[in-house]
Amino acid sequence: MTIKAGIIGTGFIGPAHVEAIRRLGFVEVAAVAERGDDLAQAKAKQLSIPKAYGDYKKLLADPDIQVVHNCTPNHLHFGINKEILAAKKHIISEKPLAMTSVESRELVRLAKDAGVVNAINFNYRYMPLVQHAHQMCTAARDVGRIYAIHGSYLQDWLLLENDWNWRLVPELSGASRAVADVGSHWCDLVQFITGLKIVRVMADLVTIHPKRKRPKVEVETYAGKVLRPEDLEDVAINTEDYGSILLEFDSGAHGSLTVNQCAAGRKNRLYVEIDGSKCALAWDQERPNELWIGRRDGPNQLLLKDPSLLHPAAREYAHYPGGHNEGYPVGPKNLFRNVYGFIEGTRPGGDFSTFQDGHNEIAICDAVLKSSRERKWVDVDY
Ligand code: NAI
Ligand code: SOE
Repeated sequence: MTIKAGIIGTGFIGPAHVEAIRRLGFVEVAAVAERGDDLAQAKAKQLSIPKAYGDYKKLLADPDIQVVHNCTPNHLHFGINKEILAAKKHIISEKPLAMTSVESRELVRLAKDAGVVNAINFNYRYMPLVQHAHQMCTAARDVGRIYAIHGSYLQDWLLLENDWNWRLVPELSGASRAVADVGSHWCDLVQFITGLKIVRVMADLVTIHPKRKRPKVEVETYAGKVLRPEDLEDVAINTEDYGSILLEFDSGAHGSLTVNQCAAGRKNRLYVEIDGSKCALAWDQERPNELWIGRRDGPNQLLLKDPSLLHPAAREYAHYPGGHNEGYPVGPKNLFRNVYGFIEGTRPGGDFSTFQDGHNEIAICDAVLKSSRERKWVDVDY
């Protein structure tokens, strides 16, 4: 029987969830909830979704809906996630899981008690060459002992003083911005690829624009470029645009991460490099169909995504032959396949990011904030 899903929030990422679910073929997007009836109906029409709810509580009360995707802004994650669990629906939450580690710890506990399937959209894990890199670092032991893990997550959509989004408001986004918003993906990704855990951090966080210009009207994510000066007002900013973070992993490996949301020309450049005793690996989210393999004792290689060349366990994450490129949308599709397959009983589970992973990222963010404030190394308190 077709599983029925409901989506709460249809700004940037909500429609990406809808598209990824539809590509599965065995799940129906049956309902959408937005802020108010008019917006809900307009979005339902635009996305061809049969039921529209102007209040998410009505979607949660709909007995047809078995799985709920929470695609709202950060400040609503904790409260809505809690209500989804109380309604005993399976849940796929957007990141961050909540605004604080106290909240995320509670959600991990509530999800366990509710006995429902819980997942979080750390989508970059599910790209074909990331899965291959994971196999190379773990089961296949191709990389050897990992010495160092380094890289960056760079964007330019907040480069200018008059770029605006709710992510700039701590009450809506959280005490950390660049690190929580995108650094969290990087930390999750390197831990997934290597199987190692970040245990200590030393951070230097910087607000490049301590004052920004906020539009007097609301602006959807990535849409803030056409406003006139009289539509803007000055606002003080106290979350980081930039961060340099030193990392220590549980194996003793070392690492470093740079995050910057004011890096001209870098759109969504999540870049990871892993230096092992046998070889090195490098992967760039903006060139997702290429994995660089660095060697001391032979020529370096550039592995192009091709299912026939991938580790057998990574093969099912690629859906097209070599040369037929796959990008950002394949991540959520593969994650949702793993989650919904588990829900319908056709997959074993254990192959998707859960609330525990969501909590772990918030614990790392807490340590990063504390380290930058106190100018010292801080242990991550999971
Ligand atoms: P957005 O601002 O574009 O969209 C948020 C949507 O939620 C809007 O349509 C808004 O009307 C709706 N909304 C707000 N309050 C609501 C309520 N009470 N009930 C129902 N709907 C409500 O934001 P965007 O960029 O889509 O981000 C949403 C979340 O997704 C964020 O937490 C963000 O961190 C995460 N995200 C994750 C990505 C990933 O790659 N995993 C990519 C982009 C966003
Ligand atoms: C904005 O920085 C954003 O949309 C993040 O919220 C996402 O999590 C990231 O994947 C892309 O950039």
